[in-house]
Amino acid sequence: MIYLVGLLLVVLLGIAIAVAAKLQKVMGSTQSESEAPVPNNKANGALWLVFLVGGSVAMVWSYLASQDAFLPEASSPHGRETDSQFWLDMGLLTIAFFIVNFLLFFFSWKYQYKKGYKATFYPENHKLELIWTAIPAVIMASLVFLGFRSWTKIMSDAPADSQVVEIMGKQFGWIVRYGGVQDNKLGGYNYKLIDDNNNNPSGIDYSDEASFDDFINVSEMHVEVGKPVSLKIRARDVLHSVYIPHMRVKMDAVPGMPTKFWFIPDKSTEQMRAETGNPNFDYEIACTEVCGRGHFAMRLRLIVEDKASVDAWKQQQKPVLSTILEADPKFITKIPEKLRAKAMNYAPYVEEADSTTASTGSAAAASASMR
Ligand SMILES: [Cu+2]
Repeated sequence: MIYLVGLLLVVLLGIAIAVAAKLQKVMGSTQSESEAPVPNNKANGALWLVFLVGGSVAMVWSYLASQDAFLPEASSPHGRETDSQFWLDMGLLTIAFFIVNFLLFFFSWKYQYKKGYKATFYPENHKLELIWTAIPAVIMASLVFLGFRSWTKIMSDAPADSQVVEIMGKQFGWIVRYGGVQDNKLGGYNYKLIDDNNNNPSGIDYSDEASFDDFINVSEMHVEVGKPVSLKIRARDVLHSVYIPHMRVKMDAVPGMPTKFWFIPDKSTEQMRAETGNPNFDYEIACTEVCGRGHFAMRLRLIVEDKASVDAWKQQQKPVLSTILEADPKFITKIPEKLRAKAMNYAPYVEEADSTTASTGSAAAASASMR
């Protein structure tokens, strides 16, 4: 060990001596050649200017050329607010970018080597330092303050009159759940109840009677224009992320950790079709977290329309409970006894059901009497 350290010491000492010798040589050469002509001095100086002009043109061009890739115009108030802040930030950054780069390239050209010129040693200027520290600090602090104010507003709790919609990401698609048309209230859920084979892909918990009229849709989400939408976000398997570009909505869907996001869609699909001149325009909900092979196909249509149309659509949707009971009438036994009678209202084919238990029979009777 001691030999190894000794060897290392010798090697490092050797390197130190070599560096010192090299330094000596470089210092000697700069002193002796300071008055020697510098090759290509003028051309190098001119190149700085060429880069300044060429770079500025390229920057403006790249900005204009990529406009198609910018986000579309926002269709929600908070979207327009974040956009205006984005462009404020972008504007200030662009000004700073041009000032800094102009000085960098222009000075490099202006203060190129000239015979007889002497550099001035300029160690400190407190006034200048104060200016270039204070101005950016004030601007940055204002931007942070503005951003924080918007952030707290956007991430606040959804208004009480929101339309509540649950959206659950899974490999590979979205399951949208509504609180139904009877109570318009989302029922409970439990991940242990998730069962694709038995028509309960989002794990609706039927020990909660608010679940009975809940319906799901895997291709469309319908919301009312101008009214807050409160998204309850869940994930069934891996990380997904709810992304509605026009609404400026983006929130991760995390397994085991419900997230949320609320927004106001204030332009209907119809209005957007007229504005864009595209009769096939549709708002899109996409997944923006690479979640596996079928990630690219996680697309859902968002339809923003008036209340009457949303209500009419809701009326056409079939409660999940009806689908479950139709496929498996015995499912009724899994519902708490005191709720069975109410649950049977959702089972149109109850007469065909196996009514071996007294309670199922009475529930069937109750259901029949209600129809
Ligand atoms: Cu995905």
